Amino acid sequence: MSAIRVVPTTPFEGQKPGTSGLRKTVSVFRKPHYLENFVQAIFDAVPGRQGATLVLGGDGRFHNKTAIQTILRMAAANGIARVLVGRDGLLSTPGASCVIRARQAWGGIILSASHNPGGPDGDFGIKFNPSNGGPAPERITDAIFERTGTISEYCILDTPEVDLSTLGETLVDDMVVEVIDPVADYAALMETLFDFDAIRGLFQGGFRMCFDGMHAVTGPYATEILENRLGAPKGTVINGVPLDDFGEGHPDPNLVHAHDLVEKLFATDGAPDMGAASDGDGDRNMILGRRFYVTPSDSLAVLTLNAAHAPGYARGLAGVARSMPTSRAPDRVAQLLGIDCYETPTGWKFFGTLLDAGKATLCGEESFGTGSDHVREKDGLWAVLFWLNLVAATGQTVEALVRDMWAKVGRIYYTRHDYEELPSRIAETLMDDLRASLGGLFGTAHGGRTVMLADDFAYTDPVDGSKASKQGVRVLFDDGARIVYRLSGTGTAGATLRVYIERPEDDPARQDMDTQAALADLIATADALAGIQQRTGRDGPTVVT
Ligand code: VG1
Ligand code: CO
Repeated sequence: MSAIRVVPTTPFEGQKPGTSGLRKTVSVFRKPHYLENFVQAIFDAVPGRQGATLVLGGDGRFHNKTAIQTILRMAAANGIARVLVGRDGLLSTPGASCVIRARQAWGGIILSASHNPGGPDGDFGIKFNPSNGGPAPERITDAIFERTGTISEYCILDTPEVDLSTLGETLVDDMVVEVIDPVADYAALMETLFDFDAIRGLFQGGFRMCFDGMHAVTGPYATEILENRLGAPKGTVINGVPLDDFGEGHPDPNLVHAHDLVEKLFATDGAPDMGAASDGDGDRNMILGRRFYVTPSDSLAVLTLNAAHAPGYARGLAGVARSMPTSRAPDRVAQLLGIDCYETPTGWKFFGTLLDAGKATLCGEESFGTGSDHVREKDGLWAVLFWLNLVAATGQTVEALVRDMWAKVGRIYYTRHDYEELPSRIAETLMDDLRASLGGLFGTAHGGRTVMLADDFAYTDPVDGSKASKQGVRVLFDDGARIVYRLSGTGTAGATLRVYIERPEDDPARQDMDTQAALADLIATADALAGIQQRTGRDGPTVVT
């Protein structure tokens, strides 16, 4: 037995988990004791760790391996009995959620800053998922944060590094470290949900797809499932090898950052039938048809509408849930199907209770997140397989599936405008002033529309009654149009203002416009109501999705 070393420490300010875990620059995480303090706070704040099983892994970004070795030494010193760690320290976020559930672990620690850039000058992050496999609810993240404010010591061992490259068990003192295949449990789960034979047939028939791993964690998962198990031709997965700086890219699957993929899918000649991409930690997805972009909100609506084609969902859906800023397309489909639709604040942690209680089967966010009750995280590759299953079962193209949904419930034009790295004071004042103006907005007219509701979204969880307030300012108009404003909770530099803009278009003759053109007048209203350009000095958003 090695002696446990009790290291004196003092609290760091601001170790408050945001929308999805604690995210800071790598330089902050490399400060002595910074990671250790937060990990000890998890062990202290969440009951039940003694003799328990912990799942551990990350998206492979710079600092992942170092952090994992530290956490292994701390876990052993804190009485954890067994750690399941992905080979080479890799586990996607949905992969970790799957293993926590399949192996009935106490919880999991996932090292990721998701879609944020990596490398020595990039971002790092850490999140804790309790035994249901989902992101810790605010009750737990609040307890962890509180503990970081009073921490005075942490426990660690001085043991050698554990070899994470070979599957099997080793010991750190008397704690078992089991290096697991990061893909195995996950791939087995996917085979129970989707019709792999039908998808195999699709590829045999010449269907061509391109999956962009963006040099992040999903590469090995996609290669194993799409190429090895489903028989997609080699080369279907591009950028499939995880790199610690994501090839200097920005592992965010959208039209701006997934440029390799977009170039292929929008080529005039020889474009594949379907394209898809995933983010740093594998929980996001973007779906493209040939020269056709599927908005994440529409994707959730299409999956909901056609779920019965996938064996895992053939029994029907209990309900569907979407984050507040996500478009109301899923609501319309839910109404058509006669199932419930829930509206939650931004962040997957708010879906957990609905999934656990069996109230929602599918969930989604406008930010390229889709998932179901198969795990408790959004799941990028799951969404891709779901789409492949629908294409195989219906014989329709990606575009046709979306157009069929529009034909049934109408189209909702949707865009999100991000203003990144604003000075925090300017962004906060903008939001404060906007909130202060809400009372006077009702009934006022803007660009030919009248405001029917203007509020700051507050949420009471229908299952456990927990409350969340100040979740985003929303302005609804009489024609069903909507503008939502909120500040990001995942950035590490300054503040990011997100503006979500949508309007329904029920006239089939007008459903083929360019999105930005279709929303031009609302975009102008969004700017006028909040004074964005005038306050920020920016003449437009940094990223449009
Ligand atoms: C963003 C998205 C949110 C998502 C979160 C985590 O949060 O808007 O929908 O759940 O990222 O996704 P924010 O607070 O920056 O808007 V992931 O894939 O980065 O863990
Ligand atoms: Co992510």
